[in-house]
Amino acid sequence: MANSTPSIPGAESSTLSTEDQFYTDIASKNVAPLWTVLNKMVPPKPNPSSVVASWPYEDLRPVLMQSGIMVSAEEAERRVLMLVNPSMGAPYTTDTIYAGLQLILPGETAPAHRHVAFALRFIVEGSRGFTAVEGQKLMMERGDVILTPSWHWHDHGSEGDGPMVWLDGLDLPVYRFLPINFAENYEEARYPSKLSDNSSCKFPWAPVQATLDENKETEIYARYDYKSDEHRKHLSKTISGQAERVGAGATTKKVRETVSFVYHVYDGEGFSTIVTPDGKEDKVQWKGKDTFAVPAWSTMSHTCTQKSGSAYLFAVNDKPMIESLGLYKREEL
Ligand code: GTQ
Repeated sequence: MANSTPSIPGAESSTLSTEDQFYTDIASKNVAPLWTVLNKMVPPKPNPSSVVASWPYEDLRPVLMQSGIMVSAEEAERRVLMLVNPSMGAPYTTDTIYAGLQLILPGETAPAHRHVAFALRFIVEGSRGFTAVEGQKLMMERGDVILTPSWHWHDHGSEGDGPMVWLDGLDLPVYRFLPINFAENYEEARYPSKLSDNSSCKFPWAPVQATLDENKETEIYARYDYKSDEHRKHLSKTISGQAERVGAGATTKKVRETVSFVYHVYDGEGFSTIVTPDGKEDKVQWKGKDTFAVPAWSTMSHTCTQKSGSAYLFAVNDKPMIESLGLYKREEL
């Protein structure tokens, strides 16, 4: 404390003598000086805790299949390998998004439950799996997006003859600071359901790809934002989905957004160049069915290394919550 401090009424009665003692003594009063941590509290640029991470499918598929031998879907309730951001631990895939790979084997049931958290699924492999959402049984094929909105009963099963794998995207990290997520189990394994072909909770891949392909001959890049009937702009109020097409040999513009992403490669080969806000550069090589995490405010571009055709990427993003809080920013570099 400076000697030149003008006299402050009340300060005389303080028994503090040294600066060290000041810092020690105020801690016992449950206060802390802002001035020693101001830069951390109000940093000069966004500072996500998550790092760039990738989960190549060829590494993950064998352990996922092994989990199928170790535990049944009924026992596990949800047989999922969580995609854990190495700098954060579960449930963080990015600072705001949780993702996991879920496996259902023929004839299994992941029993009906409902929870506050919102979930979307992107189907990675398999055929004739289903998710039943509040009585609507939705068949799932590769590339489909299936929603299970907050507090909707849902169970999963499979009538196919091979493994069904999908990417779960949930808003679980939100409930680390809003601790109000909870679940209920339904009294039976299955919630009664009827086959439904046209549900607001199912987004088949084909129309998405058709939209991405509309200007394929002239544009090297296209982006499609999924929109729900209910939330109009986004699939939910917390997290949403997007799909992108990158033409053969093309590199997209460098863009950064105040949004984090969990990318999943629907089809194709290439790499993404990602520079996190702290200046660290990563190059994530990817091919079909790989997944990778991109922290908020990372400068990113995608390169498709194919000689022909396009690469197609899906991503879970946290844009709805960032936008609704008025915090969305985007820059092209
Ligand atoms: O399918 O309900 O990956 O509740 C994590 C939590 C999936 C689900 C996850 C869940 C679910």
